[in-house]
Amino acid sequence: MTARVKSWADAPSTPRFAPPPGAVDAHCHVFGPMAQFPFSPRAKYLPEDAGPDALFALRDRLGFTRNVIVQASCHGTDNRATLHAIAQSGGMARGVAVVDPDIGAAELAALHAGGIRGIRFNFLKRLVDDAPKDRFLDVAGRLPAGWHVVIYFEADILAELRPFIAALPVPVVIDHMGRPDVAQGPHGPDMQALRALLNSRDDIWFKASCPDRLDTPPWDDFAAAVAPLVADYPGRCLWGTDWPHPNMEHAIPDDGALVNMIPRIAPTPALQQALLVDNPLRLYWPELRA
Ligand code: 0GY
Repeated sequence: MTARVKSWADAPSTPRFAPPPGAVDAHCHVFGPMAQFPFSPRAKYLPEDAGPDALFALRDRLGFTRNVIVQASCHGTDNRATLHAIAQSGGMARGVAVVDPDIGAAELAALHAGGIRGIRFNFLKRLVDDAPKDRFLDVAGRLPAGWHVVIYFEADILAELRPFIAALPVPVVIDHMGRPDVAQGPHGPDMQALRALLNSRDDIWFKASCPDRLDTPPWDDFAAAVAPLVADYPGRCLWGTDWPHPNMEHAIPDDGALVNMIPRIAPTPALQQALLVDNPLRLYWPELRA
């Protein structure tokens, strides 16, 4: 059996940047606990347990109020660990599920009752065996009212995905901006392609997340490439820690340093309020918004 890996820091620094009241960490995961919620037999990595207690302790340490828990690929389409974490949150977490596209209305309704507000389509070959676009489109047309689709892809397949994304009948959230090469700069081809996609529909959102995956410290290229994007699309950006940082065991980021990046990509209080509070509430807690 492969050894279980740990991809997060036990004692992240306390950030200098204080998020506004009600801030949402809109991209994080839970792993297990494995004894209660086994990993998928098709999982591409086998992590140590990173359950809700640790997630909510991190939330408090970083100065956040709410979490959006995204079902991680290691749990396949068994969403029990995510639902369990949401149930432990006292209403302060909601989630994004990964489902078999054949899922029926009753099971979708049960996910809604458990706090799920969207489903994720993962196109990374190192994480999933297949990504059937036709079946994804089918289930996207049968989602409960108010749900959206989260898609995770790398920049090299964006052009190929454009017709699929155009056909999605619900709002779309792009994980980690579709992993652009931030070293190309704010006007490089990857950012141009992302902007063209954002300009093609007004209900495509992006997560201005993961400097640790897209750059090396001190993350200057990330800041230079992403700040203009947040400034130009202030109503469509989200932010998340990505804790417990799946597959980052060789370059574990300091969560406090990730939070300190926020003012470098969203320098004004108005942008910070949009990125961390208003935008995620619109997608995940619309009932809290006027
Ligand atoms: C992320 C990124 C990764 C992993 C997953 O579901 C997952 O396993 O999303 C990755 O390895 O790039 O957003 O968590």
